[in-house]
Amino acid sequence: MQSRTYRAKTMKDALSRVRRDLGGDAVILSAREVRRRRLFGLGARSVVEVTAADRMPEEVAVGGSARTPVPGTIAGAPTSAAPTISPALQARFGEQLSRLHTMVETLSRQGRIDHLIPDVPTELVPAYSELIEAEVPEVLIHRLIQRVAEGLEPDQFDHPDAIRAALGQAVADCIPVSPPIPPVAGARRVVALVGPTGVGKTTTVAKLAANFKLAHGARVGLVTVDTYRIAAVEQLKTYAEIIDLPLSVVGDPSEMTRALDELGGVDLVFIDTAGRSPRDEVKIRELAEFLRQARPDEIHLVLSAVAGQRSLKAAVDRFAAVQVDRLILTKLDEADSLGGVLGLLVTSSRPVSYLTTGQAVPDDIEPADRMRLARLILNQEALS
Ligand SMILES: Nc1nc2c(ncn2[C@@H]2O[C@H](COP(=O)(O)OP(=O)(O)O)[C@@H](O)[C@H]2O)c(=O)[nH]1
Ligand SMILES: [Mg+2]
Repeated sequence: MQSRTYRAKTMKDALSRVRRDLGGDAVILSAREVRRRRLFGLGARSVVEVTAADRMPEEVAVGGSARTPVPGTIAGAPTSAAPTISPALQARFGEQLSRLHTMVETLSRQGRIDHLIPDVPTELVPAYSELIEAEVPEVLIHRLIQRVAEGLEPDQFDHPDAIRAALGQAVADCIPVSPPIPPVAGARRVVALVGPTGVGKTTTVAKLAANFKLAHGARVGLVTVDTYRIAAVEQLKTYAEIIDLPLSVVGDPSEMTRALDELGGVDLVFIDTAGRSPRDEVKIRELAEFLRQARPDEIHLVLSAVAGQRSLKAAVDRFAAVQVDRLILTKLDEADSLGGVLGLLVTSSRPVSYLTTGQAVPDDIEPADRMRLARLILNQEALS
């Protein structure tokens, strides 16, 4: 029997070297994770150490008659006789098997172990898993882990709470947020909400309007340029009646100035816009014309957190023609993971103003807070 020990970055690498050198019948005698300190204080790094033999050790294979070849078999290998294994060896193999099992389970839970082992200190593997589970884009995961590793003091690597906090902070640092809308009594502020169909623009306008009126005592007016779907105008009319707010309906850009004037002395005007397909560029140009006339102080692009990063990015690109200042993220309550949202926030460089967390008007809305959003992304915190 020939046995050798291999060290490799991954279990897969180790096993393929075993197979290459010792053939397909190779037997694993032991496997363990070995931690090595890394340079530059980046915590420890793991390698996998596997000891393997080209075949089953004879003392195991043939029990008590280890050194006596069994007649009629090539090179003494047993064919039909049931092997008897000493209790001590059984225990040793049992223990190794269970260690291997645990290791493989951990590795497969991490999913992308091939990328994981070379770069990630062992202590940061749970943080890495959190990011994978949140479906954060891979490039960003590596940046975040590196930032966490660089930011931790050497003695903090042994404190999971410190690592979690550092990860939360690293994610929060990537999230641009804006302060809430500042209504000033007597100085009319115009805020427009744009975005793809069905993301929650009208509902969010109702939530914002009700909150500014009821909680802040602001004088609020509403404008809708939603001439496209009659039902959508009715939806905002219903909210306007319930909250008791003036509403102007605008069917053409040339009517915008008049509609704003009709609202009289209000502090805050919310403009709700038609839910048109973000792919329809002509309609977006028309929307841009409505907004040019309205000259809003702030344009918020409303995006559903349920959407994946690609469609979020597509929406941002399509609405670029209307000079979006801020993002409102809706339906956080319906999103399974928020990693795509994080990916978008990092690349779009537009700050988030509000988060909405359910259908209830006016309750399910909150000003964006980067630490809270980071903890929601990492599943470190529940919505309510
Ligand atoms: N679960 C959930 N549903 C929401 C949220 N915001 C809006 N909605 C729902 O999404 C649907 C479309 O909303 P609407 O305001 O009409 O979207 P619009 O087409 O962009 O104006 C409605 O059923 C809303 O109740 C939210 O934060 N969470
Ligand atoms: Mg609408």
